[in-house]
Amino acid sequence: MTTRTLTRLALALMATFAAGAHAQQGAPEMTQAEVEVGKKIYFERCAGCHGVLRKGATGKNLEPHWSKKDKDGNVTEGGTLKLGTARLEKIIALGTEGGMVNYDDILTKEEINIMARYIQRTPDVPPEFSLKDMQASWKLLVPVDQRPTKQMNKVNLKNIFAITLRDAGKLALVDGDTKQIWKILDTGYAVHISRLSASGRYIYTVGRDGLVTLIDMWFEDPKTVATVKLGADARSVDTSKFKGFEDKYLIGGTYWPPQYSIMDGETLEPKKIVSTRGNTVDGEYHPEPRVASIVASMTKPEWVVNVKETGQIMLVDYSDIKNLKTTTIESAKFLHDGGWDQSKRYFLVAANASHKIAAVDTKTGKLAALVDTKKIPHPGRGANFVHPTYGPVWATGHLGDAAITLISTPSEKKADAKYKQYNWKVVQELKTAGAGNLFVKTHPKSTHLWADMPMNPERENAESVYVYDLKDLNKAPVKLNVAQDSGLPQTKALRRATHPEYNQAGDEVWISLWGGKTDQSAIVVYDDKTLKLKKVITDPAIVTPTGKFNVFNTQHDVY
Ligand code: DHE
Repeated sequence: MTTRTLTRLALALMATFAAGAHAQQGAPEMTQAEVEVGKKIYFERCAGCHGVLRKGATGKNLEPHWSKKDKDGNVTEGGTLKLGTARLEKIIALGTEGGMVNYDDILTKEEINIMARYIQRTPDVPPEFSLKDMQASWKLLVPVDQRPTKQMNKVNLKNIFAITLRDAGKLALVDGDTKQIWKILDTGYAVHISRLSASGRYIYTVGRDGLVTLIDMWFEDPKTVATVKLGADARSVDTSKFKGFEDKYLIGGTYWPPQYSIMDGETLEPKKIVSTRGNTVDGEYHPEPRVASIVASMTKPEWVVNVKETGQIMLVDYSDIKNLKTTTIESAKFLHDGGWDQSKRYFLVAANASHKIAAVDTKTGKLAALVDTKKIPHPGRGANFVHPTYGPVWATGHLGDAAITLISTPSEKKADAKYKQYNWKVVQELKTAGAGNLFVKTHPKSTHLWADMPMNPERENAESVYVYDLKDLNKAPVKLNVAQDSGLPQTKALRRATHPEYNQAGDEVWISLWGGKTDQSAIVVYDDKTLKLKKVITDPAIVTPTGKFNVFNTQHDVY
């Protein structure tokens, strides 16, 4: 990120968090300048896991003081004030076994000290973001009637990869056929995901800062044709994919404020905002139930909206957005990421604090199953394949355990009737070299299952990926050291190998080698059949690459 962008971001954040800032009684002293540094770092590094109000989700509760009652009425108390500056500094610097990463190679000693004091203060409450605010932020850069009526370039759009350049606040479009960078576009800060329009023409990105960009690939050179802000903090978008609604709407989910927004799919014109505040599955009111994954159904005009802190899964019917109908399904906490099963009837989503996968039947609008897994399942979108013994399965890895869990999923094919007895059961657990997996991936044409381990504390594991043979899942996986294969010099910061993504043909796997903010990183491409290195895509502009989204596979939910 340039200094100008950083300054702009810092100013925006100061404005965002201006409301409600005050010191908790007993909290250590801080100068105003230190408070501002604390706010900025908290938003960029901590809010995603701990929540803006610090009530905790993926990460622990970080309020100055909390107390909770168990079912027998016993009260436990805790809080950052009780932990104190020295203990908090240690946790921030070294991380914890519970999954908190170490920040000693990301933040300076002074910043760690500021953060240890900052989180002993009362959380700053950012302002709400209304439909009017959204409308004011909306920029229609190229109206629909000034866009091409046919594809103006000769690029094979189906095999384009949209690649997040996280800390650069950019998106790289890389041609999957030639492996050349086609275009690098400005986006919001740390784009989290890219999704495709039903037509495959538009790419939608959403930044952590809530900025959505709409990119039209039909121009000679891809162009951003509209932008809009969803709020202060966001992670998810998807389009309307049901027949008759293709490219009509976009939905975006925010972490702050906790709500989802519906926009016009071709212009991003804001249409509606719906709050997700309400009661958790345990019956407690939650002021910050953030919107985690969202997916568009192809069998109904519906989106599956997963609300993290409440554990409620909403099926939002977009056929009449003025009279919105929503089915709310109770599942478990805290909902995070997920993907379709092979039939695309069931959506499976991680309830990571409950160590469960919740499966929703989008045909009946009911919960199909809650399946126990290992600690902190984190599937990405998961991986679907046919198990030699148990038939169709969906796989998830875990952040908190050394296992990949295979869950049997229903199939309406006659030949699969014999597998019905296994449906929604864990049929096998594959051993991994350690915890810290984020993404697993396969492809219908492949006989391999790829798993990364970027959050593993060992450099060797974090910089490698592991490949399982689907024909013999009892065989140990093949380890590929992506950092070494990249040929780039070793750096102080870990170069995390992450997010395996197939090309359209399903014969190559692309891995991001996610290095430090100031280091040149790379995309390392392997031949899926031979597991041999095929190409290293690197360039000074390739900085902190994380998620990669192949147009065809994302458009059609192939995984
Ligand atoms: Fe993600 C998906 C939230 C940290 C890379 N991440 C998702 C989704 C959510 C989410 C809700 C599902 C979106 C959907 O499908 O609609 N991620 C969060 C967090 O709250 C968390 C834990 C902390 C944060 O501050 O954001 C977090 N995520 C990360 C990272 O640190 C990663 C590894 C690097 C980065 O770019 O920030 C990261 N998340 C991703 C990727 C996906 C994702 C690549 C999409 C996976 C896919 O294949 O669809």
